[in-house]
Amino acid sequence: MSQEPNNNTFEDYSAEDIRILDGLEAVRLRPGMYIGSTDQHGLHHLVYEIVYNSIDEAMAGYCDRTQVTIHKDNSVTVADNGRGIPVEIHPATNTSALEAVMTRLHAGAKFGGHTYTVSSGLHGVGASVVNALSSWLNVEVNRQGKVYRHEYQQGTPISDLKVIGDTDATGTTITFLADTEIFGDIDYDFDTICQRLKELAYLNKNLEISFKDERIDQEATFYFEGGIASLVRRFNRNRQVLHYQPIYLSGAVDSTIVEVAVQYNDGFTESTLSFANCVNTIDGGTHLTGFRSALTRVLNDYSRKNKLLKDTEPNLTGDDVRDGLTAIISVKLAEPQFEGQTKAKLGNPELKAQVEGVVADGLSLHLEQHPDEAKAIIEKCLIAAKAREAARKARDLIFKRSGFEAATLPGKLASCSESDPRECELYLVEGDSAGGSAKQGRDRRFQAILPLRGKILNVEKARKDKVFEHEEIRAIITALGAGVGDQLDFSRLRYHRIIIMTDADVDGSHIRTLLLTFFYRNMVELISQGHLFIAQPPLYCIRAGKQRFWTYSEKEKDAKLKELKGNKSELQRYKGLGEMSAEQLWETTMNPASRTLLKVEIKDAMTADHIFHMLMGSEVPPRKSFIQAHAKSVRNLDI
Ligand code: 0RA
Repeated sequence: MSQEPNNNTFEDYSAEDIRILDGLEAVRLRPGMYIGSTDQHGLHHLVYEIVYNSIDEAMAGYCDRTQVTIHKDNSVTVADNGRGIPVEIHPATNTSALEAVMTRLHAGAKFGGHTYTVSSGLHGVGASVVNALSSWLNVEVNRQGKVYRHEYQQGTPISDLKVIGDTDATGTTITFLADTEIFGDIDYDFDTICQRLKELAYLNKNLEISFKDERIDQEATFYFEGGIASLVRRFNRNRQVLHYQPIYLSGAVDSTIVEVAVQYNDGFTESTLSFANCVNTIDGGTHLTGFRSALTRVLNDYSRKNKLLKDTEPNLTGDDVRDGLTAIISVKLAEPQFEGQTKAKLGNPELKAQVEGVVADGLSLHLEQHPDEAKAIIEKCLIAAKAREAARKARDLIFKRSGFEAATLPGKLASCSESDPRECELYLVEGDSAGGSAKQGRDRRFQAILPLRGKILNVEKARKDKVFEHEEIRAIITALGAGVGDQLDFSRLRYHRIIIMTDADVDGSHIRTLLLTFFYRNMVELISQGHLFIAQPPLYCIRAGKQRFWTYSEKEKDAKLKELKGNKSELQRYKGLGEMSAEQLWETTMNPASRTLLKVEIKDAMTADHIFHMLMGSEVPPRKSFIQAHAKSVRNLDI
């Protein structure tokens, strides 16, 4: 055997090592800095962090399988068939490379000529952070014919690196128990992890990811030969597509890997998702800009060259080429810069030209080679251009004169007196009668009310010009003041909290979904920047003597009734907002001191797009089964 396992004992630790221990101590002191938070999100991040290491190995071409297992005690194993973490003594640290990887922040990239490391995590932190935040962690490495094992507690080795057997295989198996001193609760959610692993499998086409949850005896395996092209196909699976195969383009520029998959459908909405190092960049960024600019340019060039667009006709706009577009952009780069409040926007300036180059070259070639597809796509874009012209006319009706300010506010809007938008709230209220109570009950200093009559137009099924002709939608756009489409300007937003307030019944939830769909499709920034909320009216009022208790869920009601047992209590169920008086509405649902608001978040854009299309799209059968399957979770409004 050419390498000696590390024989350091704790006493042998040099000053250098102490500094390193300080490093991991810093992780334990401020875990949020390394994994974002210590709630369930941060907990799940530990699992993903180890999986990202396997993904690195897969990208380097040495690994095609990783298996994640959650054990009954909530310890987690991630096993891959990569090269195995190197075990030889590293002269710089005088420890095994393995120990350095497990105990030094950002040590991973330094060893074994690992020139290309994709740090997919929010902070790209790696195995040492997981180690630091685990009450115990064991690594087993299969490498060069041997099985090595090293054990740690709270990031510190508690044994020497040992050879425990022989093997023909290669790979790394890490098992850890997240530290309850750090996380409190270490209960993993099967669905959340499943969803993320599936997404990672789509984004890494050469990797099979299996997942087993021994707590509930469930397992799943994800492997997508087509990678993001498979994902695009899946998105479009209930839509009529204009070309059967998604167009898949890829290339490497400098150290960046670019992949794009595109498929048009006959719908009116765009579903484009972008990723950087497997992180969903909800707010886009330079990679998305590069993609869009190449798409518009290539389709225009092709149209002109092939006389699909007459010399007298204007160019197709960016919007024209995005109607009915389903696209995934995935880039992998050495040092991603994530920008913005939510760190969900890619900032690296070089990415624009890199993506633009790969897409322009690949797409031009593809169109030349597939003229039928090109024709179908461009005809669709030309129809979109015509519809857009009609929509522009309809929109101009909203803004009678030139600017937004000039637009007359809708008559039904009860404005507030405060003028600083950061202080202001707009309630979108279902029905005129509840709207009336809300107007009476509100604090008119900062709360504005817009009652909505009847159903909102289903934007998923309507052409754009029809959307902007719809009276309720126009009222919402005008009241918000930020415009829409290419004139959207959030600096003009008149309310920083927009609160959807509907009845707690089927109609109410339908209207809420229609509103969410409208915002998701037309003003997604409103959601990603945290401006959109759902009011939570009470479900029950319990009267016991002179006392009155509001409860907001079945569980809360049952608990309260149990608590009051013995006292004679009276239960009233509220089906509609209209059943409450103005004071009651204020007290239970609108008063910032006592209300609960649900903030709408796009936790998972992939699911969101899918849900909206399923719930609101025109294909009926999938919608039915979806509503049945998810009826219970509809109250929980993570989209
Ligand atoms: C450092 C260097 C090399 C591989 C790895 C780390 C590595 C880490 C993990 C963590 C989980 N699975 C992993 N697989 C690999 C390069 C190895 C070499 O050059 O032989």
